Amino acid sequence: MKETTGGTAPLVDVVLPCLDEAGALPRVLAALPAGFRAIVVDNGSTDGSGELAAQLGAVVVREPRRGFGAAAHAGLLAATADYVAFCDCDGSLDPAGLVPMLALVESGRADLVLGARKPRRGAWPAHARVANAWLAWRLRRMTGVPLTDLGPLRLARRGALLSLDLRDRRSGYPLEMFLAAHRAGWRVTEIPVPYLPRTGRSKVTGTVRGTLTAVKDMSAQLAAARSRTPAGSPPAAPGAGP
Ligand SMILES: Nc1nc2c(ncn2[C@@H]2O[C@H](COP(=O)(O)OP(=O)(O)OP(=O)(O)O)[C@@H](O)[C@H]2O)c(=O)[nH]1
Ligand SMILES: [Mg+2]
Repeated sequence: MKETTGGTAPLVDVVLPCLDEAGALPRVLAALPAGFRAIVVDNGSTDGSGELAAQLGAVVVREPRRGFGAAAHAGLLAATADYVAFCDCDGSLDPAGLVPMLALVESGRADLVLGARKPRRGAWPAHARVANAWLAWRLRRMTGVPLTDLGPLRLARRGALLSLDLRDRRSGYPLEMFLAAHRAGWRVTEIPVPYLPRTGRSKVTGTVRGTLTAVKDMSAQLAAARSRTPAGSPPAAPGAGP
């Protein structure tokens, strides 16, 4: 694996969408494996996250347009490495989990790898767990991909991700990515990753507003996918991957 030190180009750019995550940033950045470069996308933080990330040596991109998708996509556009990963910046996910994901994509066994979250005690409120299990069930039925979780820790080739031409700029971005990848015939697979209680205050699953926004954005993606796929039609033929 190439190293980030000594001016060598990174092998993987890790996009870290970041809205007020100063409490989690030091640990998240310290946990990045060798060869993985952090791109922290500061989405209008008021707690000094952007400055802290820069001090800690991360590449910092400013994205003033609020929304998970806006931040994630700005990071993808800023990336230059052959592979791009996405990881939440709230301390709930260990970036070390990206190493086996890279091995799967590098060796050609997968085109997109998702981390299926295995929650530790207190990591996920009951309603988020139920909603996520329901979503995974819907996606299994819709695509035939044996997915158990639409996890935010993920990795794919940069050029392939760009070719998906993703448009959602809010909470539907991760779902749009999965659906577009499946439609393009990518091999999508998942591996289990631990899911820890987040550092700092919850913005999505722990708030009514965040949960409603996520449900609305995901529903829009599901409706768009349904309208494209006639009922009962098989998933896209494999082999058309990136
Ligand atoms: N919610 C939210 N998160 C953002 C935004 N922009 C960037 N992020 C970051 O996106 C990542 C995922 O957001 P989280 O708030 O952790 O979403 P979640 O994991 O579904 O739910 P909670 O951890 O309960 O808040 C975090 O690193 C956020 O800091 C935004 O506009 N809204
Ligand atoms: Mg979180």
